[in-house]
Amino acid sequence: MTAEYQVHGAVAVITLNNPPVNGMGLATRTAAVNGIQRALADDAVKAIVITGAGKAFSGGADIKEFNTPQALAEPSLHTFIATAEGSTKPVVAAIHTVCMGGGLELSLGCHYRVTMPGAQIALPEVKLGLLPGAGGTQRLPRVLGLEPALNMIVSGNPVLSEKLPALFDEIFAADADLLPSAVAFAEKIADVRPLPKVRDRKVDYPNHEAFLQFSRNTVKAMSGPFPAPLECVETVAASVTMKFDDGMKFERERFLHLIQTTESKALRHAFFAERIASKVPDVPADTPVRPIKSAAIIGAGTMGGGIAMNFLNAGIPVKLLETRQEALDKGIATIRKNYENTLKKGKLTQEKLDQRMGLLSSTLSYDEIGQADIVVEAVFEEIGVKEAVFRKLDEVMKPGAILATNTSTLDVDKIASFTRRPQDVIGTHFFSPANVMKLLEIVRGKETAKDVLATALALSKKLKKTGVVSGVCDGFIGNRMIEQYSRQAGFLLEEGALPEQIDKAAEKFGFAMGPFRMGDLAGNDIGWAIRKRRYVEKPEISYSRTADLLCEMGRYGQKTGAGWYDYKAGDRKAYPNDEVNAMIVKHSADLGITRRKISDQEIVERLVYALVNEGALILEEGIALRASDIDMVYLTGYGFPLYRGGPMFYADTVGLPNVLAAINKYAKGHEGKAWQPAPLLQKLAATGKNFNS
Ligand code: T1G
Repeated sequence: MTAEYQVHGAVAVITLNNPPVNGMGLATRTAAVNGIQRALADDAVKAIVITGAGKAFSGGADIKEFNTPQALAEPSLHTFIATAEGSTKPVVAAIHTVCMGGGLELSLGCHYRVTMPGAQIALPEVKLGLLPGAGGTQRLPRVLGLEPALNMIVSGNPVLSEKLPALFDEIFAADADLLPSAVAFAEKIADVRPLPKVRDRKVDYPNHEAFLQFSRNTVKAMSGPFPAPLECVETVAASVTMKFDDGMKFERERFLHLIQTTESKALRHAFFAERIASKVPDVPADTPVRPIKSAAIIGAGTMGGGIAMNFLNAGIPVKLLETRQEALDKGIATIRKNYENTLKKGKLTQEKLDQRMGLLSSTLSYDEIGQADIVVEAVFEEIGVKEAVFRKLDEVMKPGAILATNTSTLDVDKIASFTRRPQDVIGTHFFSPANVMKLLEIVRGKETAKDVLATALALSKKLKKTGVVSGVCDGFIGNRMIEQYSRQAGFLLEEGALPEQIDKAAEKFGFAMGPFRMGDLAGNDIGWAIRKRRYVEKPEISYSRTADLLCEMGRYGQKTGAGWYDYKAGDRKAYPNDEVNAMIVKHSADLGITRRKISDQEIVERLVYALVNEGALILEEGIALRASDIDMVYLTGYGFPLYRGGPMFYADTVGLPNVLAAINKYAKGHEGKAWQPAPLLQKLAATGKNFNS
């Protein structure tokens, strides 16, 4: 958690050491500054090298410290950088692997920078809703030039060190040993004076105002609800229009503004939420995982094909099994077509396409899949069909194979009970389209073995998915919550709103798609089938019949060219339909409801708080391990707006007492029995705590 100090001949080496990526927390900054002062006090030392231990030079400021007193406590990052820049002996940054954010800003304050090829260089602060707040917006343009620096800062994307020769005084050979090379470099320049300082350089860009105006317009157009990208442009502009110290003051002021914004807090919440989701309290991080060198997929339909593509993309061979040759042929043709579409968009090479298709084989016989390390079943969503498949898998799969079900609504424990190896059964709930959506709900059965769970989590990373662990319940995390959201959407129709108003209010809040356009996309018949089951299994749960009436009109959605809305071939736009709206109005009359004008605020509160309340129940039942997991499900699987951080984070920003007050208000309205406040929500609201504390 600090920095080490060693002297090699006449060169002092300070090694940042704060695993995992040398985030520059207070302890590290303090030790490093002490190191520089120690080197300055030692006459035998002629030069100083700063480098990083382990797998990074530095991943930047320690994000974990943000919005805590440590973040700005002295020696601050600014003080650390000023100490290096103000040193009377040359300071050399020896960079490798990862040099990002404050780490790159530190190196820009050093007199020299040397590196290995292949290091990831970035100022990614914009991705956290921030801007480089330790001089990056003023120093990088002075080294790279205005345009390349602006591109790096507004995009936040990494660039390989060998692509940035202007940034480095030496790029050593790939087989060189960084530290000795850096020490030798330091000895070579030890007596060179004056010491080169980036702050003394000038940014030279003729007609910079036109370029900056163009940049402002472009960035404003693409940054949506996020304030940081435009702030990046304005602070980089200061590197040309202001003196260095004034530019630094301006950068500081804008940084301190951004770090308090909800958007930045939401992005930082999502950054950590994605990483903590793969941690399971009772499964040690070093749990050995089972090797997954091959996969079998049962079912070559939309889901099976999409799931197969995930494995092929990760270089894992797939054997696709169907019961009929034409289904197999159709499934393989669809996979090829998807890849060819990606090729046409220039996002895939022919060589990669051929390589992936080369990993795909198919069969009609269960006897040919027994050696696969994992089998994922994606057959028809009916328990009898699942039973037949899992009994067969139990017969043919080698011992130790993982038996995964892609079910989205059925009981994973029941499915496991169809086998003699329930410990090897797990739910891997992919979201359609499976080769696109990042979310993967990993459903842990009561008998699922810990190493099977650990393997599924490691596999989700390999498949580039966001794996979130769920317990077994109806709808797991995502669908169980979206059902309450859909219920409220239906009730709002009965009370006076129409699909277009509700969708527009939800999309204005930031949802990628409102509930009715989403139903038309997913297929209204899917919800219809679930409600029919509910009417029998759980008659006490009420639903608006409007969605059933819509299906009885044969309006299943885009797949039938008409649902809540009308659709035209080749046109994604949803056109309101008078017949549907008349059906809704008539239904209110049939229910004896006098329709009323409903505000967008009420629509959004009822949709979002329905998610929050169900999420609180899921949390207290232990179905989800933590509130941020629920946020990850909604950010990666349901189009919840990233700048609001997910339903539970959003509720925290609204304030749980306010959420509870709204729920208690709606509990007195139409279908108010749907609003039973979750005990956890009541408890947190009463004690001034929040979900993500
Ligand atoms: N601070 C604290 N922890 C960090 C961190 C950071 N900067 N970066 C990563 N981690 C943790 C992460 O939470 C995870 O923890 C572990 O390291 C491995 O991360 C003033 C204000 C560096 C490319 O935005 O892009 O400097 O889960 O799984 O895939 O201008 O992490 O193991 O407990 O991502 O090898 C700017 C963000 C900060 C870089 C490594 N820097 N990090 O990727 O591992 S703001 C960033 C990354 C700043 C100044 C401003 C990546 C990585 P755990 P990982 P990885």
